[in-house]
Amino acid sequence: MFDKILIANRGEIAMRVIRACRTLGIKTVAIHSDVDAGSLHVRFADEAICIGPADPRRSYLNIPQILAAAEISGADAIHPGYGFLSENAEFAELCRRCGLTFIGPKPESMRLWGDKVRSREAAKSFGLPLLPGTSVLRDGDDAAAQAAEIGYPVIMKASGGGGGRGMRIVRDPSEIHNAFETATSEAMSGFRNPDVYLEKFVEEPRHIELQVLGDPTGRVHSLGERECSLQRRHQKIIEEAPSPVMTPEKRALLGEMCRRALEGTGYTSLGTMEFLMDERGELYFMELNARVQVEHPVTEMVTGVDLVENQIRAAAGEVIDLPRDRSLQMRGHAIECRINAEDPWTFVPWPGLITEYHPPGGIGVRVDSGVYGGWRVPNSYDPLLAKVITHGATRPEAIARMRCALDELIISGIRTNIPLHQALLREPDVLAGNMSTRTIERLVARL
Ligand code: MV4
Repeated sequence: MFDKILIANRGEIAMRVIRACRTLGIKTVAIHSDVDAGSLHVRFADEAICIGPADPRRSYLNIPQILAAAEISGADAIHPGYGFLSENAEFAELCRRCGLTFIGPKPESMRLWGDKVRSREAAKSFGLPLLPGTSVLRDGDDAAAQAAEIGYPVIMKASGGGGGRGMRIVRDPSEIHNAFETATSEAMSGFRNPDVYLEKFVEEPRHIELQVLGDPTGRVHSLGERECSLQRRHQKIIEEAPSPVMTPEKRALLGEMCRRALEGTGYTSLGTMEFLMDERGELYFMELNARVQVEHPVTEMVTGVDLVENQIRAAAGEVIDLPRDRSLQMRGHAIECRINAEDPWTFVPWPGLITEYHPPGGIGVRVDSGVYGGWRVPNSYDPLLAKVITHGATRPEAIARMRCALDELIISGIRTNIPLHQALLREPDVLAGNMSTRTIERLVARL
């Protein structure tokens, strides 16, 4: 097991990794930018090193500085959290060359799953369900011919994109040549990879994802799904586990398929297989997120498995010994509300001084937070302040506990999206489990 881990991240996820390290008896090193000197993760890590100014390119994305900090502190592994360098295969490769363990998949796995055309082909070869779609498009005429074959509307995606970045919907043949040119040049500047491909567009999908965990022996566990349909512009707002529309049979089938694909490609870490569900309830593979995700706590609450601890154990070479059918043993229901520093109705970011902070408590309530009263929220980063997670025997019980928890949560001095959460948890569609990726835009338009 590692002796000391450097955490190449900030905020609530840095705190989450520190907790896992403490549980395992591992020392921690925080890195931080100038404006994060007073941040919670700096205070709770055993050591902290300032690596640069607020601009993330010069601090949390500054690879030479981070590797130097690992060297100086004598860390033997780096945990990247989510975002920042977490899916950067070159960074993982450089860690390896510096004698540091990158806590994540092997660089080859990161390259495979980071390339959406290659991952589509890999998924297909292991029998995962895909939407009608193409390989890399050669030119505008190729795009036109293949789109006609698939049938409009189609969606054009950058192979180097993901998480909703580098996508455009094409509804009419007259737009396809222009879409190809624009998408190709945007993909080149955004991802240094001009490749784009097409998929049949699903109008109002549900977003369902499956938590997986591989270990160094090549065994992969599936830990059940999360429902992540409540989002706005690709930012998830509320997630839950299990999905209200999943059945034990479908879950077992999906888990088995994902396990085969990931064992077949040698995936040895924590990851999330992302699917879309169409109106008919059919699931289609989208992409693999090769990192810990923001919403991992809902899976932890229903499975009782500490995902970050196991991610670290797997990276340290330990065999992960969970019951093989863990995904079928989900206990009760969990829901997570992401608390952001932003106006609840316009979504304008709202940095500033938190004058008062009071977290909720009680049975079945968990708070993963990166803030405290008296802390100033900087404007350089993601607006996520904290996550409130509640667990109950049933979905209504988890929701009732969430409503109470949100009423207790006090964050003063800045605007937060707590009122949006309170409104969502009164929505008949949400209470009935009838959510889609467009529920929030409709609610906000109505209010
Ligand atoms: C799609 C889709 C519809 N059809 N693909 C978004 C995240 C990324 N992993 C995949 N995403 C989508 N892919 C096909 N073929 C819809 C989404 C999508 C979405 C698209 C537009 C606006 C909001 C969205 C929210 C969630 C998912």
